[in-house]
Amino acid sequence: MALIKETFNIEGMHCGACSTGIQMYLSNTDGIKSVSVDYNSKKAEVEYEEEKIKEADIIKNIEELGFKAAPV
Ligand SMILES: [Cu+2]
Repeated sequence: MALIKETFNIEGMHCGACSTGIQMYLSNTDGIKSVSVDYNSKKAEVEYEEEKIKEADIIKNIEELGFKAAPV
């Protein structure tokens, strides 16, 4: 299986709890192998299996939490 590593810019985080929330939500999402959300740089590094989840799904998941995401 192909593992893709991708960085996203996250908009709308206002504290460390926001980044923790996104990180917890994504790490429980099927197909996402690892995720690291950094509040200071406003970036999320995501490793995912392209057979299970697409970039657009990850963006949608983040938007469902009330944030905006775009690939770097
Ligand atoms: Cu917050």
